[in-house]
Amino acid sequence: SRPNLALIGATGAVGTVMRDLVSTRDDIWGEVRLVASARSAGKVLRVRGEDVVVQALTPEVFDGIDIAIFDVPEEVSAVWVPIAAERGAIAIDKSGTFRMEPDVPLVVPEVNPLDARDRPRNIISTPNCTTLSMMAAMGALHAEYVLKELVVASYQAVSGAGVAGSARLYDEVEALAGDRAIGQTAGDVRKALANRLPEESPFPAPIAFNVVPWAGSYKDGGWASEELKLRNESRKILGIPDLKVSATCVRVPVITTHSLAVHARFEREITVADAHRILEAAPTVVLMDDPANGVWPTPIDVVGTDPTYVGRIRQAVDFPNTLDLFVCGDNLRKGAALNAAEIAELVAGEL
Ligand code: 2RA
Repeated sequence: SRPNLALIGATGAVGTVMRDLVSTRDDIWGEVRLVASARSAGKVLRVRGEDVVVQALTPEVFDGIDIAIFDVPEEVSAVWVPIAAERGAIAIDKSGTFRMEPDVPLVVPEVNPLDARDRPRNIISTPNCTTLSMMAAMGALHAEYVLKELVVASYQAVSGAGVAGSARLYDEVEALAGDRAIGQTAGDVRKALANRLPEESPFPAPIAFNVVPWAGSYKDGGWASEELKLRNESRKILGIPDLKVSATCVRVPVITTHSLAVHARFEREITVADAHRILEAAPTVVLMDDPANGVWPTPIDVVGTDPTYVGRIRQAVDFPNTLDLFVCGDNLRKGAALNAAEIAELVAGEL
């Protein structure tokens, strides 16, 4: 019989994309159960063309469920993912709670699908959206040229902070629209927003007309949590425990789709033609690299689609083993819901 799927966090930004994916991809599921916080229970949402009533998160909600995909805050995952797993569901968790635990695989289906088989706790983690935005491309290049070092700068979209993140950018843009005096004196945007939009922002600085060199929570040494995730998760997914990684994560006024500028050093010399050959052959990567004709990926052309887009590939002038490149990936799709759906489909194939 067909496996039953539960989506936990069905009403959030990722949950919304998750429902869309389940409704549009090959339908392999029996029941699709929608679960959310008590506040959202009772809402009626569409999945696979049908109305489904959202259920509150309780232990019993996992009864009869084969696979449960969680997209909820870390503290909710910490409590409820083990409950789902104990009740017999394979839990696929999008939060950071279990990603680095040695007995929980961290899976990107086109890079390390076999890791999904070894899941002693019945839990599989899916990476942070920033890591995921580059993983399909970096995994393909690593398979042939052996990655040694990554230096990354991110340009992260506001929907990475959920529905509230997107709402904030729309609100700020609306509050500033038409004011042609704004953005010309230090602090004038802050002042205008304090007057016109007094509600608290999910971001630590204005995001309209700005870039904010901070994403995530504060960590020792002045790192932002997103920067350390990029390092630790890349090592685990690629299976390179000593991969050298350094990152700066920046929030930009884009609604959805994270971009990354990547400086990647390999074990041996790699040319632009080598990279083109590999990335053209990678099924989930789209190469958009014809700079003489203005062809490279941008977030607004990528949003709402599944692949990882790569362009601006250059062999670093002073480092022949190193490529500089620009990657874009929809942070709610491959960065979140799509990767989880692909893991679920992978695992469902074994059931
Ligand atoms: C962000 N990566 O973009 C985060 C979401 N987990 O904010």
